[in-house]
Amino acid sequence: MISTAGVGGRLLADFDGSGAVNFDDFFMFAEAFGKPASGASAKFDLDGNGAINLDDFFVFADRFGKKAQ
Ligand SMILES: [Ca+2]
Repeated sequence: MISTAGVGGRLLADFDGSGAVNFDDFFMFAEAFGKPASGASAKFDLDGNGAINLDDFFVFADRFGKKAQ
């Protein structure tokens, strides 16, 4: 089960920290897609399995349009 709660007060999948999960975050995710999840790109590995792939996209899609509480 993947937690969709915010991490450390930040909204999961809000990669740019704008307070909402929107297209700005999608473009960042798309840029990292298919690359190894390490260092600065680790945040894009939403399911934490070490790869940035379709599984992470599904998590992202689930978060899309959400705003910080
Ligand atoms: Ca992943």
